[in-house]
Amino acid sequence: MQQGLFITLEGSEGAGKSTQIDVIKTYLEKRQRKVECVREPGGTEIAEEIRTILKKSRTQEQMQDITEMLLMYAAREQLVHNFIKPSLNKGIDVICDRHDLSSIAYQGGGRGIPMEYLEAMRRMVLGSFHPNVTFLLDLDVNVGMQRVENRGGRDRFELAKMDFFLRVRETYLEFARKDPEHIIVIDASQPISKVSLDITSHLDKLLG
Ligand code: Z5A
Repeated sequence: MQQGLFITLEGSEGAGKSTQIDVIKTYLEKRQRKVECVREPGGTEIAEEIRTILKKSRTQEQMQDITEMLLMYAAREQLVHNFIKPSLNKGIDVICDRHDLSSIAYQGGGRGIPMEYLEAMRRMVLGSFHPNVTFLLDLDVNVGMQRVENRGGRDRFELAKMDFFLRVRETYLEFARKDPEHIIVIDASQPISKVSLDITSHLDKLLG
């Protein structure tokens, strides 16, 4: 029986997810809640090993899009069943940096894998399990890439072409329009403090 809140952050590169996760954690802890933070792909020993394979930018062999999708869901299976669900059942809130919506946006929208394949994977790995709330940090792709550039060093995903990232953003927004109750779009071009305020105002409403 789930007691903790499952909160996910989504958005394209440089949108500010990592920055805002710290803010949400502090906000929840001030309300005397226990909180764990994880990231996808990753978060368990096996899932972190899968992440290393997925992010490697220098390799002789080209990774097929379907391989990438299968690895994303393999990592998710490990994380959800070995960490997220047990934590929620103990009454601990879990904040996750990316989750299933990333697969829809990147593998579906970005790579062009048919949505019915993703739907089948989602059913197999997650069933009816879904976040209580998802914050989609929406940002102009050029601004996000500039932020990543300033940070330095690009992984296999960040080396993709601009039109890939435009499709990722459009897919995110399309799914947010379909489920406005669970996917909250936040304007990530605002100053960090205003982005935080928009998120915590929504959490105020959620927690009462
Ligand atoms: N992926 C996938 O394809 N399918 C899936 O199912 C899943 C993932 C789960 C994981 O990369 C990659 O896996 C990701 C999608 C793919 N591909 N990419 N690229 P990751 O975890 O290494 O990277 P990321 O998730 O994209 O995170 P990021 O690039 O580190 O961005 P971020 O966490 O959203 O941003 P940040 O680190 O908080 O901020 C970036 C910089 O901007 C930093 O210097 C901040 O100080 C600055 N910042 C943050 N907010 C602001 C505001 N509001 N104004 C100005 N500057 C700001």
